[in-house]
Amino acid sequence: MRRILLAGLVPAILLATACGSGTSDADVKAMATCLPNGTALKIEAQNLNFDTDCLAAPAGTAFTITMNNQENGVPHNVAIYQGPSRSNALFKGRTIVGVATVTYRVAALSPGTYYFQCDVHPQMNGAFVVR
Ligand SMILES: [Cu+2]
Repeated sequence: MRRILLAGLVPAILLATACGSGTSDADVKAMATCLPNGTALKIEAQNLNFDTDCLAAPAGTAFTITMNNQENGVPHNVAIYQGPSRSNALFKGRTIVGVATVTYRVAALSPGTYYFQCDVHPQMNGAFVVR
């Protein structure tokens, strides 16, 4: 009985993983409503959410992202990808367990609308604007 139940569950889990949050390139473009304001970016993680779904950095210059993980005992990171398919990682920040803060140093990026997420919880994501 247990084996049958598990066999039914596994495809559902795989499907959920494959689909992720269902964020598409168009969704990311729609989220990309923020503009760069300096080279010291900030983001907070709490309740399995980031406090913003849009981060922005100036093009062609290194910048920092300070991530404040406010969740006691919960790991989070920030990673930047070319797009929601996550095929090309532009930056992968170290995962830290809360409550803690980390400042990532990110190399200069070309102008574009990219995608960021927490790799531990891909449903925590947003647009990453470089211009
Ligand atoms: Cu996370």
